[in-house]
Amino acid sequence: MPLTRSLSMTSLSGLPLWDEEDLPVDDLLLFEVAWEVTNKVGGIYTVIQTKAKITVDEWGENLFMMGPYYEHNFNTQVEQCEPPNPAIKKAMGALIDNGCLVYFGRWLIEGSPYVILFDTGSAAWNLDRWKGDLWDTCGIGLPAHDREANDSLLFGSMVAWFFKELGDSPNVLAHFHEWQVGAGLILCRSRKIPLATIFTTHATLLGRYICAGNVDFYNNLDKFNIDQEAGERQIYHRYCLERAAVHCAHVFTTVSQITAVEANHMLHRKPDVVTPNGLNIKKFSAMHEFQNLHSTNKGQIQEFIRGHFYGHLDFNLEKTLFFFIAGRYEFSNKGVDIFLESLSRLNYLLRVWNDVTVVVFFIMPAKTNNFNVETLKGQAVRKQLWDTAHTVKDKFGKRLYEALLKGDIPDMNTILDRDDFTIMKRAIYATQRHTLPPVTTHNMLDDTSDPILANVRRIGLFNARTDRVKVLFHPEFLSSTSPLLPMDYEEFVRGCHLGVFPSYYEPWGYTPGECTVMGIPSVTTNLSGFGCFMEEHVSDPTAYGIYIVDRRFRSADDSCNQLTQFMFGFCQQSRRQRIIQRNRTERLSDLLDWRYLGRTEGFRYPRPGSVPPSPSASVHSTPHHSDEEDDEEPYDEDKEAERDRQNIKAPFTLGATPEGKKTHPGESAN
Ligand code: U2F
Ligand code: UDP
Ligand code: G6P
Repeated sequence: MPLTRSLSMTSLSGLPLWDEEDLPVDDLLLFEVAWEVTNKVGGIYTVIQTKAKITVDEWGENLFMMGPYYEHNFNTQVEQCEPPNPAIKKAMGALIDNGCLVYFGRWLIEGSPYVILFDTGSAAWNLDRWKGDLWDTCGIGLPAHDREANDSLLFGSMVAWFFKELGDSPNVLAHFHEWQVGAGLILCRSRKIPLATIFTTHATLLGRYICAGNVDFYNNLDKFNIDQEAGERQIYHRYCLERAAVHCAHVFTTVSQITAVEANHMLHRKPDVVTPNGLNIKKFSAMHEFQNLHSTNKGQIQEFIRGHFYGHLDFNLEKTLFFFIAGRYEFSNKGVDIFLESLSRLNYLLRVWNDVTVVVFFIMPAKTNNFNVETLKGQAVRKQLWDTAHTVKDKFGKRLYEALLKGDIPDMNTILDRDDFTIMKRAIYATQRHTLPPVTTHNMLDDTSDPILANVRRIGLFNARTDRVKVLFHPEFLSSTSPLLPMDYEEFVRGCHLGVFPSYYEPWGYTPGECTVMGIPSVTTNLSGFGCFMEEHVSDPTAYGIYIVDRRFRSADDSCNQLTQFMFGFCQQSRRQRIIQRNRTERLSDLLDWRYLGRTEGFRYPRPGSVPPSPSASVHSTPHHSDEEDDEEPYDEDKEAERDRQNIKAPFTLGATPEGKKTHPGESAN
């Protein structure tokens, strides 16, 4: 088994200082414990699922993932089987003999890892006793009304029980993610069960709550009375679970440097290692393939727009750009507030300066009562126009064909008869509407106080004919089975031009990274783990289509101006410039591949070959700049890609640095 594990054991505090050669790898079992194993809630699912393949490649039969059992998830995602490892079978048996249900199988994702799933419902009769145990162990009391916290205790108690039954024969490494599985770690440690533990936090509870309240969080990190803040938000018990797990773990990690600083203040422990989030990159073999996909998927979005804006399609779809924001609906944490404000400024600029139209999608789940009638009608009207056009086209073709057979060129003024004109006129009449194209696609349960809608009303972006920025709020995640916009999220992203994620609170933020690997430029911030990671590893992120808004050292108003300028600059690019920029964006994919993430320390992507190294490059570093410069070599896409490929080999092949100097993973190239 290879020894290139993601964490270097020798460098971490609190663990036995093994030399790598002495690591007892052959009988070492790795357990990855998370609430989102086979259970999609949010970003942690993406972490576990995308990492599975490479982890299975390294650990083989010695890797097990642990999560909660939900019947539907199990039936649809897991192939049940017998545990091949006798120790695991015995430990599961001990729980099952005591009436607690535990399931084993292979999770049907790439890599097919083994999963052990615990049915918390089957153990619920122990809840009061286990609450007492937790209290006796560490003085944390869980209130009856917090279902999530109670479930986390049931799960944690089962996990700790399982590890106790596993005995001390195999060497065990258990990696726990996030506070929901923290109780398991706390109980294992307090019961002195022999296993090495890692705890990763993907966000701190307090950070998330405090930021949601519009507080200047990062400039006051050392000033919060954290116990009081947790108490006021009625999450003190959850916070205690999180903090206890952090302090009980042998190794504590976070997903980004910015969350490391936050954790130090909110949880009073400095993380031992930062483990950035990666993706499982399935690269398309040739450059043009992802560009073609962009084109095809954009076509689908354009069809939807034709329906949604029926009767108001007085903008040119060839000059229309699609922007979007997607993810958890946390209005200020995700930066929707400054996004809307910047859109209102962009609307003004485009009206004055440009003939481009921007359609902006907000894909954030909120409570709804299904699609609204006006939106569905839009697609029905479009379909009717399409059918009409095809009926008339067929008739026209048939008559033309018959005329040609007779050797005639038909009279174009009479080839269509009165009936044809009637059905066409009726179809056109049906496109009349007395309302503006709706801002939201669904009936919102909370229409008046919904933050996006309230702000759209305030800034007046109602999809009027004069608006150059059109707004579409789709308060549900996308699905290829939707009757409205039948596309899955990946297809949708590929079809858009720019992802905009101006988050204030974002420990990592998968959405801009997903854009990058699909070759779609995006906006991120220097308060998101992803944005900081890119700042660290890419010399001129803007040139690669990664726009980083400064939300840390500027006022909200200045950040809005910067975001507006980024978007306006993007709108001024020609199609050719956008194509070049997408190629560059896609070239960054390797940086986000789980396979190479551990080796990127100290590595920086050089500026793209054809962007000049002047200070102005970071401002005007879109391909536009290099295209027009007289003293520049003309842009040659293949040449640039090849040049960058040569430079970029370094961390991914353990070979040369961009300057040609030999380096090892973790050793700085600069
Ligand atoms: C962190 O993200 P999380 O996934 O831990 O954030 P949570 O608040 O725990 O989960 C919210 C998720 O719930 C989902 C949606 C969100 O991602 O997918 N959801 C939903 O399905 N339906 C709804 O109505 C509302 C939400 C962290 F914040 C990120 O920055 C990191 O990228 C991530 C991974 O490390 O961890
Ligand atoms: N996402 C999705 N369907 C959608 C919109 C978003 O599956 O229609 C996913 C997206 O691919 C990403 C996740 O939701 O993996 C959001 O993760 P992120 O880390 O950006 O933020 P989180 O919501 O976890 O804080
Ligand atoms: C891809 C396709 C091209 C198409 C272009 C549109 O690059 O391969 O054929 O012209 O997308 O780009 P745009 O940025 O205008 O959507």
